[in-house]
Amino acid sequence: VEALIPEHQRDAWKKFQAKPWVSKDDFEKEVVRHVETTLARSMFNCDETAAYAAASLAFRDRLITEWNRTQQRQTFADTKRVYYLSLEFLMGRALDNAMLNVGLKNVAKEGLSELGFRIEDIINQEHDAALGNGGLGRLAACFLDSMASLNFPAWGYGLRYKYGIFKQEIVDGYQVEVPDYWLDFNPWEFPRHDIVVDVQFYGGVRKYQDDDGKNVAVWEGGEIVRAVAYDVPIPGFNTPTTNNMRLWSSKAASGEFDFQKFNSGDYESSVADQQRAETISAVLYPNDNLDRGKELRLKQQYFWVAASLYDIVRRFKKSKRAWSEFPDQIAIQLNDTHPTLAIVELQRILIDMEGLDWDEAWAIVTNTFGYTNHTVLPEALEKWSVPLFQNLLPRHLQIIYDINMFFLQSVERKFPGDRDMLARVSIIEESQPKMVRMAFLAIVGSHKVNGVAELHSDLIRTTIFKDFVKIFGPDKFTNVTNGITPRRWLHQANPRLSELIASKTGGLGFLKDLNVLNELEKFADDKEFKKEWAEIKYANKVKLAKYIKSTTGVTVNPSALFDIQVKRIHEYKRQQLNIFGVIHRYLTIKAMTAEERKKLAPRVSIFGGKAAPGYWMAKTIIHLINNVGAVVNKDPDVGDLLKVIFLEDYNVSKAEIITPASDISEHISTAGTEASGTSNMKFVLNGGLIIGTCDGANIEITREIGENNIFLFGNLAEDVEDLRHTHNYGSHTLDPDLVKVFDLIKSDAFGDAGAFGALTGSIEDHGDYYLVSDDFHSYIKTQALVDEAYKNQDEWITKTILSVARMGFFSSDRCINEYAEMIWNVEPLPVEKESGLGKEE
Ligand code: 9GP
Repeated sequence: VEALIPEHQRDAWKKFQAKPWVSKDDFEKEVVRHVETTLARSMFNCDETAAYAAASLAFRDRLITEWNRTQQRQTFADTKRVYYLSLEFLMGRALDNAMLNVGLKNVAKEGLSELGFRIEDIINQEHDAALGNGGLGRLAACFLDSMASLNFPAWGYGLRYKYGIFKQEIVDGYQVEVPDYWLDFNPWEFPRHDIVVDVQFYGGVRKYQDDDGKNVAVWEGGEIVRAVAYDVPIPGFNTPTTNNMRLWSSKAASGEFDFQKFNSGDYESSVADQQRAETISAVLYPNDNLDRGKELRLKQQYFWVAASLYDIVRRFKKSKRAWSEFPDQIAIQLNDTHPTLAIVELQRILIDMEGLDWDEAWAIVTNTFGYTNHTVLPEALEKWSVPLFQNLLPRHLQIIYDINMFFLQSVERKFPGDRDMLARVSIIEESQPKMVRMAFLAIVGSHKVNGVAELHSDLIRTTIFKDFVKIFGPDKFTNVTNGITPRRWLHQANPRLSELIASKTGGLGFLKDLNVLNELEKFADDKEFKKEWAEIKYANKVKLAKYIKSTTGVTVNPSALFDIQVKRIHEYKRQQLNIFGVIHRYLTIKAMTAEERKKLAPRVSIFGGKAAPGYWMAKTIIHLINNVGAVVNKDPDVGDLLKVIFLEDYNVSKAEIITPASDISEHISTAGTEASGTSNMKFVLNGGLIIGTCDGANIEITREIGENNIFLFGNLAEDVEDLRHTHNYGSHTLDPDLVKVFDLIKSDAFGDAGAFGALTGSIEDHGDYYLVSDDFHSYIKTQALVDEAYKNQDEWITKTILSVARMGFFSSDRCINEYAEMIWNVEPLPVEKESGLGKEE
């Protein structure tokens, strides 16, 4: 490694090298220093925002010191690194996480208290970093936490959106979107104005033969946009390893603005270039499981991929190794198809810029990349129109055609004469206009392809990618079932439960080896333990009840059964099935005698989640939920027996309040549609049971925790196709209970029924694609079983303890170890434990 400071002057550096602070006094000193100097305030005007800022800066300084050491250690060791390319990182808040991961939360708590602040209030000042839509982005965030906690040399690469996912407001029952400008004050990032990459778009390709007769392609003209790096330190739990997430921000390459235009009075167009460039990283596309094919999105993808690869290649070239060693030093994981262009970009760098021949370059490319598929929904599988590509990335389109040609030639050799096969697997779809199929490109350009739960991985092997299994053989396709980080989703979100578990399992070790939870099995019938367990759940429900009261004005009874469905609103996730079930419950209660009502377990049905702004049906579902709540919540016949709540603006920090408070949560997608789901894991880990379909990771959760501890219902994935066929070509009679629900909606009981016509019509008249009617009876019956089971609190608590005890498998640490072994072939870089970390148990 080259150093800018000559050997004989390094002693001064070493003497004054930053050391991570550890004690309470040092923490307070740092906070006061930041208040007085960085923030230019004093004790007389230090409010909670300023205290948050100063505490965060104190932790940031600490993290960055460890970050520097980690980077040096990894550079010296020169071992293989992982680069995780994800267009979404749903990080949530950083301060609490940093305090817990470095083990100094108690120090900070006492220090803040001495300075006059409550730590909870300070934590609540932070704006969520919401650079993602839902499960895909949150998975990426959990993976970063695990990679750092397990000491893997690993970086995340993403985009630094100026606006994250929109904020959701509910106005008169409707979703309204409000921009999320989150960068006002973000102490967690480091702008690296010295790390910039110029990224080219548009232009044309000139081809010629050089003096040696070699074909040369030069991509020239067009426009240049500058990518600026922003680094965010990612602390591992109880380890000095602090990895990096590098996010790119776009700006004009041509300087600030056009002085000539400015001087001639053309003020508006003088800044136009700058604004156009900045648009690229301005806003996160708010679609979950939906591809829209917009040019700006493709621009985002290339901008991010080009900057990241330039950075990765630059780092590799410093080592002066031979190109053939690239895949021994670097593993790049593609989080869904969004970064697939990286495959083409690396091939372009190797053949056009570095002069390698095609085959040599292609071997390097395919050995470097792994691709994770996260969905089988056809509307979510990315395709880009060829004319769009031709205009924006002309050289890349040529390379894609070449990749496709060589690929199809190999298919032709393997399956001579099978023209249908060639048409089916071609990366270019022969439609009008032609389209580039990104998933196919990702498969062809990677050495491993994985799904995210067993059923999902089986489905991709037997349906959407079945031809590719024949072509490449089954070994290329594998499964890595998703997981979640127990640090955030247990220790941070549910500190009392974490503490109880620690007291019974010999400390916080379970946070690093989640299988230790198994030791809880022996307490499943322990009276004292169960009492404490139940008290914690109740306290978490009281906390949520308070939150509900303060945000919606509705009073809910914390002793009622809390039934929660929080996730993106999507027809396939079937929030409509849930709300129809709620209406059915409402009808049932109305028809009951007072005596009968006394026997019913009171229930609070809680919903939360955002609908993509253009997804009208999802917005209709939100509207219906809110209107049902407005009627039910003030019906004196119902009282506490049923409350319906829609929580506005569901996000990571709200999930940390909601998840520990569930008795039952709903994961009720049409079988075969939810690739994995991860909130199912979070809820069970926090001592809630689940009601769900045989879909995604629900199946493996059942296998782990036992079928007595889960409420499964509904049709199986293998029957879905036949059912849909019957709907369309046979008879389709609706479930009679569902008809009653629809009749009530149509009587304007929840406001003008016209507003819900499309929703009920999609089931009655348009084929019921998501099988709501087919599963309705089974759903209602299973909900009745939930009611019954909840009455026996003693057994219920035992079920929740046994479930938590068996959740070890769902740690994202297990996922990362599987990726490392099966896909990346990387090893962790061991660290000396005693590196000045304050360890708290
Ligand atoms: O819909 C899946 C979800 O089931 C899964 O848990 C998550 C993480 O693997 O990815 C989601 N997929 C997408 O958001 C788009 O492919």
